[in-house]
Amino acid sequence: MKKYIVILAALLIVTPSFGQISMRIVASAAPNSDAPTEAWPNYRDAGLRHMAEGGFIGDRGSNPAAFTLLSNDVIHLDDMTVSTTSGVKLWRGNFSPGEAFAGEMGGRLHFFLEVESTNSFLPGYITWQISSSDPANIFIHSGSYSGLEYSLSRRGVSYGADGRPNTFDDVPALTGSLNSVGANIYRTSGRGVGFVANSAAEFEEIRTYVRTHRPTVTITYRVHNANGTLLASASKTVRIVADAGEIPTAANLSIRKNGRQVMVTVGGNSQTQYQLQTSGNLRNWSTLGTFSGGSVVTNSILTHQMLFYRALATVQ
Ligand SMILES: [Ca+2]
Repeated sequence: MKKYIVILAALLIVTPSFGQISMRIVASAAPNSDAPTEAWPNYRDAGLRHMAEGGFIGDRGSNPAAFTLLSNDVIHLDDMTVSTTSGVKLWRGNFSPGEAFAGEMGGRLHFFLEVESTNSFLPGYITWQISSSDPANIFIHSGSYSGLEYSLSRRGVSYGADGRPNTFDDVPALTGSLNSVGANIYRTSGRGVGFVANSAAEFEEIRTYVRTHRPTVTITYRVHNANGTLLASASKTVRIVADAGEIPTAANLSIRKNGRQVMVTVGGNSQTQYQLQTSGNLRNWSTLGTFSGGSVVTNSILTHQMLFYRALATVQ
């Protein structure tokens, strides 16, 4: 008999009220942007397309630029350790990676951010704060986007004259100061954190540290107006593990809507089958189908409707 375990329920509010700001943080394992390869720009572009349109899930085992979702906000140490010495190759804990990774220098945990506001806002007044639960709080740092400009990593969209998203008059904000050029949507590859190891011995020290302290990393992004008033905030916590067996096979769900289409991306690994279900009240669930991890499922909805999604993984 097949048994199922409930993986996750995700909330979608389809009807925004006037003046509402929504924030979304997506955690992902990124290639090291300091490596002399095209992995980072390709990964960043795939990640930002995922934030805008859903989908674009890849396999880090074969492609260093693959954009993947973490399984239940858990990341393996191998996926967030970088080398910093030129010529020291590193990919997922391996200092002699295969040909496809020959120029890579490890990876970081990245926190992609999307802010959407019915009123135009200035992304330069977004701040970020990172801390970790280990005794040394090794990832602690904070800062803001003030003084920066729109770029390939920091993209804006204005709703245009009709004041509505996803219509012909939308205007991308591609250049100019984040402190003076407003947008209704701001998407960025966000902040990244990682351990540093330039040798197998250093890597083993980090592995021991992670096994001992089992740290979590938390990021908080805050949106302010130009006067410093807090308008909205969002946080995301990711657990770091040193052993693959500690990573659940469960899937994160990532949701993106475009008009009446909802794109649900099922994270997790491609060897696991997930039953995707939806509900308007958390009591009665209907099944949309069975999908492998990494799938992108499109679901049509009514315009004014609150929906929950969940994925059930088959227990072997
Ligand atoms: Ca528009």
